[in-house]
Amino acid sequence: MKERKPWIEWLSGVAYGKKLKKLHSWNAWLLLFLTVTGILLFVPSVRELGEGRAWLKQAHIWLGVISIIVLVLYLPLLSKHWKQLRAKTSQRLNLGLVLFLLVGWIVTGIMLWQLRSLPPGWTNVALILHDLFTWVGAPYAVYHSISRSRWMKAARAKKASAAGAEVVEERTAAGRVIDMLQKAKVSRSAFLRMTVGALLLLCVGPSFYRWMKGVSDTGGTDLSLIRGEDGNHMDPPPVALPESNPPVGGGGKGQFRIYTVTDIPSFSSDNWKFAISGLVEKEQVWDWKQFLDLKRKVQVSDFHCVTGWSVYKNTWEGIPLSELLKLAQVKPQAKFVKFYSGDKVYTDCLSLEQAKMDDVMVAVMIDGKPIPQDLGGPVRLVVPQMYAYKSVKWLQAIELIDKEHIGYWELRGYDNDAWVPGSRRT
Ligand SMILES: Nc1nc2c(c(=O)[nH]1)N[C@H]1C(S)=C(S)[C@@H](COP(=O)(O)O)O[C@H]1N2
Ligand SMILES: [Mo]
Repeated sequence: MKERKPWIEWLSGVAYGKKLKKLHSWNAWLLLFLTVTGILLFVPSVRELGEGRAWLKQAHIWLGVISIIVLVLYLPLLSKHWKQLRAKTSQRLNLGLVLFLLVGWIVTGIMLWQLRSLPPGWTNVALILHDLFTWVGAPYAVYHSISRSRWMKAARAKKASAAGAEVVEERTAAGRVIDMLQKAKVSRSAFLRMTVGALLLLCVGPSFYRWMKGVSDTGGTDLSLIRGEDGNHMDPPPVALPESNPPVGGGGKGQFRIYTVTDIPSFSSDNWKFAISGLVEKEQVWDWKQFLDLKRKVQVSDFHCVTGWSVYKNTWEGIPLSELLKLAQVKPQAKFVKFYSGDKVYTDCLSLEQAKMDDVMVAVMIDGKPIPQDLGGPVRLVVPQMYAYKSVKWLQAIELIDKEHIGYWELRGYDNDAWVPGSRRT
């Protein structure tokens, strides 16, 4: 006879109560690790980890997959568990909320994981919901674990014993407050729970509010705010074409998340240069003034990050890449175009054919204003039909090459083929 695997043994053998406890503690640990990795992925400065971030994302995804397994193992116990809590409304509410959060996290998480096969509109919503569940769920989990900790149980037990015997206590300020509350029929444990809740709200509230404001503000990134602290000194500033100011697209809809794999670099027109080299007949070097003399165009396009967020209807003003390539006269051996960021780390690559698409732009303005430092100014690449990791910020050099170059994120697991589903090409 075949020996049964230990976990099958466990599934069929272990008593209900023990199983429930195990699953609960697995779930708690997974949630903890998922929250930590998730927050690290969310915090912009952690993008500077570069490669580490790609690992973090993988870890987050696999922890998520394991949490699905835990949930699936729990499902057969659900109806018994639910019946057991018949008389305990607050515990039923807790269970309902936790299940709702878990399913929400899992569904939106899978969507983000499989984002490349979904339209960007969907993943945009999935990302917002995934974040929202975390804003609610993570503080709730902290609250839940504190309010059910031994410490709180002790407080409850104390209350019970105090009912029997007069307990002589030090009259601390907190003690007096508790006395007062007790007179007002608020129990000690309820008071502690309220305190924990209030502290959590205080800690999380302000950043949650900021996040909410960002998400609900569909009027676009507040460029003036970002520009207020702009570290670039480009003189003279570019003067917008009439189409660009006011922007023909009506202004971008949605928020840019500011990404960088280095410190945000700053530039000055005194030493800023833009170059095209490699397999070209005529190498080109422009300083800022000369660069501003190049003929610009205006286009309205959407911007999609592969992590799920989008900004719609940006009005970009800049030089079509194809025009720059014409000026440099690309040699026939050239097959790929490599892009270098002025941060000296980030690079990316397009095939020559892709680079010649008419909406690939070397942009200097967004919505009628110079591109702020944070968004890749003074000059950034824009490749609207591909995920935004192709849109190199602080673009300063272009090289024509004959073999494909693997870009910064592509080297770290992003697909070299970056077409956005539903773009003209797909
Ligand atoms: N130099 C540089 N360019 C970059 C990146 C970067 O980290 N460094 N991130 C890319 C990614 S993944 C995205 S989504 C966009 C983000 O642009 P934003 O920071 O203006 O929102 O820039 C792209 N270009
Ligand atoms: Mo991105």
